[in-house]
Amino acid sequence: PFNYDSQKAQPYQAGRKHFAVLLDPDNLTEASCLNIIALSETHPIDFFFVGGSLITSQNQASLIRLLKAHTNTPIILFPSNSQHIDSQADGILLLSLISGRNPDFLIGQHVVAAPKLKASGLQVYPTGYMLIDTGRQTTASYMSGTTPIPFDKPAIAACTAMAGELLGLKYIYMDGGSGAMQPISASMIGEVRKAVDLPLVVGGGINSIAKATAALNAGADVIVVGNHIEKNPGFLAEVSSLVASYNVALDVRR
Ligand code: 1GP
Repeated sequence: PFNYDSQKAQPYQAGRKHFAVLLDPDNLTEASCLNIIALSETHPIDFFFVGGSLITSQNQASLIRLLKAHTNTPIILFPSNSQHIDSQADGILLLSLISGRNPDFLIGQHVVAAPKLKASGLQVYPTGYMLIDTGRQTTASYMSGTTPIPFDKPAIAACTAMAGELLGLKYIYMDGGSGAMQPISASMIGEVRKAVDLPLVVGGGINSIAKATAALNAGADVIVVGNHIEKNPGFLAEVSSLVASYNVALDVRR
C-alpha cells in the first residue's frame, strides 16, 4: 500500500528551509487553484497543505484530485478533525493540539482516525500543534475550545514544545492562526528553536517577505503561507525565491 518514491516519502530534508502553501478548500475556485499550481511549477514549493479549521464546503476531495492531476508536489493534509482524512493525498499532519487542554484534540480524534490512517497508506507526520495568541480569537482556537499560548510567553511555548518532543512527536507546528494580524514573534520562535531538535513549522499571518524572513531567521524550518497567497498569488513566487536563497547559501557552505 505504500506506493511512494523515496523523495515523496521523505520530502522534509534536515538543514534546509522549506515552504508550504496552505490551500483552504473553502476559499479557492478551480481557476484560482490552477493558477497557484502553475506558479508552483515555475517557482517550486515543498508542500501543499490542504485543510482549514472549519471546512464548510464539500470541496476538499475535488481540490486534492485537482492537485493530483496537475502537480507532483507532495500533498499533505492539515486536518481539523478525523473526518478530513483522504487517502488521495500523500501524507497527513497528525496534529496533537499540545498547546490546549482539550483531550479530544490531544488524543480523542486520533483514536477515531487510527484505523482509517493505518488503512490509508498516507505518510503520517506526528506533529505537536501549538496555537499562539496573535491578537484575536482564531477559528482554530474557537473550534478546538482551547486557549492559545500567550503571545509574549516564549517560555510556555518552549516548554510545551519540549514536552511534545519528549512524548515522541516528530514535528512542532507553531500556528498564529490563518490571517493572523501579526505573525508569531521571532523571540518566541527562537526560544522554541533552542528548546527542541525537531523540525519547526511556523505559520499564521506571514504576508510579507520581511515577516517570512523573520520567521526563517528565528529558526523556522518550514514556513506556511495561506491567506496572503489566496489574495495575492504572486507572493508564492516571492517566498519561493526567498526560501531558495537560504538553501543556496547552505549548499555553498557544505
Ligand atoms: C494557518 O499557518 C496557517 O493555519 C497559515 O496562515 O493563512 O495566515 O498564512 P495564513
